[in-house]
Amino acid sequence: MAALTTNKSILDWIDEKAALVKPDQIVWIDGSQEQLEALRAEAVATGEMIKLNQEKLPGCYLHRTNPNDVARVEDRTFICSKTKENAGPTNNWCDPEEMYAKLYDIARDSYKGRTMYVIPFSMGPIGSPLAKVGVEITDSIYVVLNMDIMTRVGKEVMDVLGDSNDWVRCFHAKCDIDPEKRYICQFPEDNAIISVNSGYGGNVLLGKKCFALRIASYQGWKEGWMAEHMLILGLENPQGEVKYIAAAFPSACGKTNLAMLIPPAYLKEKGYKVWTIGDDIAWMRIGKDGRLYAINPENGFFGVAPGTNAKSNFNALESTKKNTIFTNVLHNLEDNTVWWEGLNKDLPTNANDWIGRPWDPSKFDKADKSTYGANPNSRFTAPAVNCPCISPEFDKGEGVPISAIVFGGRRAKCAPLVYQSKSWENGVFIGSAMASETTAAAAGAVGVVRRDPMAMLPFCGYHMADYFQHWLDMGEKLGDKAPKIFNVNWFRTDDEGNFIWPGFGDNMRVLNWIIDRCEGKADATETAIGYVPKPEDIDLTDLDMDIETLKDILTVDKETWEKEAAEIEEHYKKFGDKLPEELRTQLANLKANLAK
Ligand code: OXD
Ligand code: MN
Repeated sequence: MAALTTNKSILDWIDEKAALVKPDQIVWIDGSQEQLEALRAEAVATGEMIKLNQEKLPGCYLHRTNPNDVARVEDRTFICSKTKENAGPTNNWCDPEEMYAKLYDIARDSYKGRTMYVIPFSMGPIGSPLAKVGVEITDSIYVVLNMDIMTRVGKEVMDVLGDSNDWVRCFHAKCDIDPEKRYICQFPEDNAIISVNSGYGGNVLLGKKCFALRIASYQGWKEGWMAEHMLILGLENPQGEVKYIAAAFPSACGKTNLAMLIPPAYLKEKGYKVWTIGDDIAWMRIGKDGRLYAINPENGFFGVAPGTNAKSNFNALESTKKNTIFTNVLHNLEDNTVWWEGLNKDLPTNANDWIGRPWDPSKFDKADKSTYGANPNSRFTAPAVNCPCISPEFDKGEGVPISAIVFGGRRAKCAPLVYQSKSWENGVFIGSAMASETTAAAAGAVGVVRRDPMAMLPFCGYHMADYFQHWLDMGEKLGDKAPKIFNVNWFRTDDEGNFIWPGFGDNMRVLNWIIDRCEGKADATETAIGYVPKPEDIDLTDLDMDIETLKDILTVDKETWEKEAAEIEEHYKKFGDKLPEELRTQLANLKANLAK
């Protein structure tokens, strides 16, 4: 098949990789429906995908990964910059030459008997000044079909790139799905990614975490922009004005839910609306007017299925009703559809679990994950256009102006429901000290508290202290046009461990306060950590919560925060001399404020 470009840097790279892995044939993905449909049929014929009930779920398929391959693998993820110093203390590092040699040994001849698919893709609307191009080669149809949902794929991307060398080399090889030889490697100085021995989304859809965060964060540092692990939403008021918020939370803290929030009835009636731009990644640049503009580089949602239901996230569930690929969910044989824990209370009685084994609902035990029908990290890959609240700005290349940046995490006791930083620098400090409990999105222990600066711990492609400095530098450039920075915590618990704040759609009440603060319309109380709302300024209409309870989750407890400050100091030690002086000053200020 003819190549879709004459770009020599691309053709040479493909030749070189083909000589290494020796595919039977090379197929360029042109983005046409005919080609994609033929690939779907092939995947069904080989058993790689199951075609679901086309009346109930048109265009939907089910895929199962190898049970040893169900999550991102941070311990096997490497930033292969030229020096260890450039990768910093929070990344695994390996010398690039050594890693190339090792990976080429693993991948050598591995496409024999297989097809090499070449996927030209754009992160961001094709041709947008904020977009970037990548080419992924893979021996997996599943990867091709997922990339088609998650990015913009096809010939047009090559036309826009022309002869430029500014594209990211994404090389994936399934090999034997051997967990001992699984590597997810980024080479920031070479614009290159290599992933071997995995077939799971986050490890193989190389446009997402590998490119749009790890490589792009490095590019943003060098080129003066930001690639962040953030959702983007637009909040429309009854006057029809839309303000945009970008929010960073660690994996599985409800970013997708917040991005697609449905306001409480009384606010909906008044005319408030939420528009989704993105649920996971934001690329942000300073626009001509000096404000910070954001695009979502992705074109779909790779969402966690368990827990998604009509109440928790109606819009996400709607997004999965057509042209969606489900991964590692339960297969309901009754009507050839899918199910996962938390979808509804109707446990299927005739079903196969995520591994494909007959599933016995009578054995289901919430406390025992081995009895679950769907893997806790099972996913849907759904086109963004399916989302009922997708923003009219989603496909526009200019991006949307960000009024507020919001940080948050899953920490039961410490942070109040919401507070505003005292300045951009103070906001960077808050982001740098973010912490959360780990979840099932990454392999490893669940429920452990870890510091996750700006939710970028597994995704920052360079030295985290340089990343903090880059944030400070961006603030300096933005000056008084900088977005205001906030922190939220939906997850404070009572003595029995129950969440106090209702969360979900009711988070809109907090977003409204945030926007009011940005516009100078709401008051606040200055505390040691930042500006906390006056309780009466968080609207509790129709909510089964009294003001005393609200006051409770707005408190800043001195002792808790003294402990927190000590932990932040410990966390900062990792960065040694490289930690920006400004952040040391911020920590000292916090301690001094607490002592007052
Ligand atoms: C994800 C994540 O988005 O783990 O999949 O953050
Ligand atoms: Mn994420």
